[in-house]
Amino acid sequence: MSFLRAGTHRLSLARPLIMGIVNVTPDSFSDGGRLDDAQAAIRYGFKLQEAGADILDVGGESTRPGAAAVPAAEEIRRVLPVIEALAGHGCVVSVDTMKPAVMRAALDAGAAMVNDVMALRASGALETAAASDAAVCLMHMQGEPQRMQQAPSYTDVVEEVGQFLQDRVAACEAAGIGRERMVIDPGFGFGKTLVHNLALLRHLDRLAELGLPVLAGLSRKSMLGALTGRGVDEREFAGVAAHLMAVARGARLLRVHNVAAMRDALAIWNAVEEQQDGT
Ligand code: HH2
Repeated sequence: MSFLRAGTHRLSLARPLIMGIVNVTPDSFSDGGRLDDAQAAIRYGFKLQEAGADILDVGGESTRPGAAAVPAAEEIRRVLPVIEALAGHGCVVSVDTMKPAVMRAALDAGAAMVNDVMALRASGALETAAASDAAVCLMHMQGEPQRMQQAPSYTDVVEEVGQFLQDRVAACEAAGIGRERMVIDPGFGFGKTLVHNLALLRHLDRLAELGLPVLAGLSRKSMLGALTGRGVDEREFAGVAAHLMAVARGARLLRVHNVAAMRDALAIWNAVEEQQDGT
């Protein structure tokens, strides 16, 4: 697992990778609709790339707890011009969607990765990803976005999330998706209480032992608010700390809003990790 294959791209995993979030939604909790405009989203994507993003994750439907579902045609209308422009300029673009129709349109427009919070469980999703050469991010979620935070419950959250991800990896392999195209993700905040999220972060190394690159998405999440008392726009420092803890436990991809802050933190991380002890 020294690289991730995503379409024509081959991304080295020697250092942790930064996935920058480009929301094209009027209701995303973190952008509040500021990017509900293709041109603004495209400019924002280039800005994130300049700031050090290795992958740009373009999403047209918020998955925040209780968010309303968006029809596929509307989701496609939002993300397609953004994906076309960013991929057309050589950016590694991921599409954040659960819907096979959106995946197909995004892949045709140049997306090199499918980031699916349902881990390709929607009817037709697995086949769509398998028919492409894109990378896939398989995320764990208990329940579905509308009701997932109502009563999350596990006997052993780390064990159950690990088992789920192993099952989805096996399903992907059976469908013809090679392991060099796969990323796994515990899905922080997706059908999980604070205690569940903390257990998953503390034991992230057990998921890394599955032998696939692990993505951590902690940016601005409510667990950071619960621990710091901070509002959604004030969680940058907590997010950087949490992501570095994830890296220390084996995470190889970090899905973040503030790319520049994460890049600086990783500059320190990489320098210390790669230092040759000498005189
Ligand atoms: N979290 C969100 C969306 N997509 N994908 C992966 N792989 N992992 C995550 O943790 C993850 C994700 C949260 O989505 P949303 O509530 O829409 O907010 P934002 O996209 O601003 O993070």
